Amino acid sequence: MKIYFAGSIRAGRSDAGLYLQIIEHLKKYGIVLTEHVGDKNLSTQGEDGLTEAYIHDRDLKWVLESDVLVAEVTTPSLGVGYEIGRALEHKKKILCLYRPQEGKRLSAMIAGSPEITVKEYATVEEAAKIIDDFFK
Ligand code: 6K6
Repeated sequence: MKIYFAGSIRAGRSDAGLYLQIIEHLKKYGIVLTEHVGDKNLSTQGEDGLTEAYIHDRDLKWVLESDVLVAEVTTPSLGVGYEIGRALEHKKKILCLYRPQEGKRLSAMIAGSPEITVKEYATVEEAAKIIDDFFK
């Protein structure tokens, strides 16, 4: 099973530690192609030597290769939204994890899509349980 984990990079790295914990849990179910998304040393500023086109083409190839896309969507990210849309286009199974925030709401284009499973959670333990149920 190949899993694409999507989480904010340039839209903000405040949840990077949480992404790492989710990725560690996802590894129970297969290969996570995008472990770098949980790397706390990866800032919003960039990886040396990688062009925008290289990142786009590599990540899109991984989206197409994957069986499942799991996205943490609490921090709204253009890149994550794009990846979800491309995965949907290719009929991938998609799970979005969202922590409800005071005064904010998840985009209707994610929350309102019948092909996307959206689950709300508060703790990493809850996220792990949602993942277990999704992969059952
Ligand atoms: C690191 C820091 C800034 O730029 C980088 C290098 N960029 C990326 N490296 C790897 N994956 C990326 C990069 N930029 C976007 N992505 C993909 O888009 C990841 O798979 C994330 O799921 C998503 C994040 O998009 P933004 O719009 O938040 O950056």
